Amino acid sequence: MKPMNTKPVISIIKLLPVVIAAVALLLTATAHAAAPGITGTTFNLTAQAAYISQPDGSMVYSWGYACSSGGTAAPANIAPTTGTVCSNVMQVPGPTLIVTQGQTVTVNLTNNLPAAAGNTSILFPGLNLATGSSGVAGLLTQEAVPGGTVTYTFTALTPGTRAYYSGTQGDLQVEMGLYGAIIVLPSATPTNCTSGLAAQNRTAQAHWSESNYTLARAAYNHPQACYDREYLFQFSEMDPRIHRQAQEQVAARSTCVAGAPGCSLEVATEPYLPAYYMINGRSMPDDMDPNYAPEYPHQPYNGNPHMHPGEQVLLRIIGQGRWQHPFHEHGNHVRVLGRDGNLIVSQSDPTNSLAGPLLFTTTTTPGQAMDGIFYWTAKGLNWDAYGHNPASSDPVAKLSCIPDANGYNTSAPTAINYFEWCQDHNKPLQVAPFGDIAGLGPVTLPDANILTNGAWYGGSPYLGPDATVRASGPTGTTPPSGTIANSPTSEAGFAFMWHSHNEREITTNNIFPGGMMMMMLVDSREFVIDESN
Ligand SMILES: [Cu+2]
Repeated sequence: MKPMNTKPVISIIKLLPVVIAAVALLLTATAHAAAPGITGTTFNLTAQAAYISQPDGSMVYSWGYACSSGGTAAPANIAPTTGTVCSNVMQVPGPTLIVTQGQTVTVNLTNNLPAAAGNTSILFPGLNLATGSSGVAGLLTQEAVPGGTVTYTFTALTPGTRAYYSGTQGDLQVEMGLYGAIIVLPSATPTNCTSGLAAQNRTAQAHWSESNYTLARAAYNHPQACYDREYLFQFSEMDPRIHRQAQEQVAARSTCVAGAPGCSLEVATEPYLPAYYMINGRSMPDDMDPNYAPEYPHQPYNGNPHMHPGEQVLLRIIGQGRWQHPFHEHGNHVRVLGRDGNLIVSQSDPTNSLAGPLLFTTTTTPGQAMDGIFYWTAKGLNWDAYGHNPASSDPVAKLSCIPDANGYNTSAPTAINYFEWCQDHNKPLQVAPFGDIAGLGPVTLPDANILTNGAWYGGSPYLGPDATVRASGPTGTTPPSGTIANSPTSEAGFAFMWHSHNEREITTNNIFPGGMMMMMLVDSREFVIDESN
């Protein structure tokens, strides 16, 4: 959890599975994320006020966008348990608008903010607006007067993730919550994204009765942009003193007439001292509760990534606040595909190769969006992350591992150790029972009965609910899985903390832990990742 700039990266990555697994398994999250939103060609949004909640118990007066009509749920298998994705409830971030490349998109924005808030508008950076938008001319774009509506029309020419946000008095209106994401899906799918390994990864998901929640097979129409799973993270921060000023001034001007003298807000947005650091409008641990959870009526999107080893996981990342957010995805680097909808292709071979950087922290500047691929395998650990035990009498624990050209066991997508890194196959973490110092593996497990290990030691370093059996055999001694809150019959993946590397941002109102942090879990094959909630 500390920024470890002074140590070589490789040592961090090698240590993390062990260290972080122990830290995070207490958090037995059952809700997963995906990138839910609304799809269509016409979106009717309203800007309006409501209160959003933070884990310290505060309710913060905010402004956000609501989907007032039209718009259907995407992906179709993720929807609120009550109401619809378009039930005129203001939300922060605003509804994720999901469209397809080449579509002409219309956004009607109605200004239902308090009259004293004045005009409002939306900017769509990277998307060229057609001329003839209605509304009144503002500094940056056409605006909606209080009670009025402005219409924006654009054609989504290129795929990728982008931000949208208020173009009126941005220091106040974006801070208050008027921001969201647009996802443009490619109009064509590269053939290798529906064949080969990409097809096998779907076969593996289906074999374990897992639904797929992706919006597309590829982030861009490029053979290097295939993915198996996707998550959207919008990073922002809030200074509650700004929100309180706005709340008090709006209340004091509740009967004023828009545009009349004195009917405006004079909120000081500097000095800027944020207390809340949010992923998709929620702070840790709220961000690990389900999408559309009823306790967050105005913060429907969570941040709770799960994956299986080897899956290509698309991260859609946007900096929506005023500050830079150096977000660190523990477990591997993120290979950037594109930024702000601009695919970063190789100069020498643009049709087959990409040239995006491999990032340790996916640092966003305000307004910047990026698409990147993350994946985790057990490669390089020097022990068998799948818990196979050559001494076992259990045939399941003696699975074979046949390396492909890259060293992974990919020939049988229905195998429980699909995508195992074969070089470490049969290198058990510890052959002898737990607590036995003379264990033969590269790691000696602590005795789970020794309380100095603390209540945080709650997990098996093995993959999955079945891995303890696979590790020790049906008659062997069970490793210390399930000692605390981590039953091997439920989820028991590797957990990695994903968090801001600005340590102040992993607090909530100055209390650690909180803020811009989540746990990513690498689940074993037999654990069904259900992203529908
Ligand atoms: Cu870190």
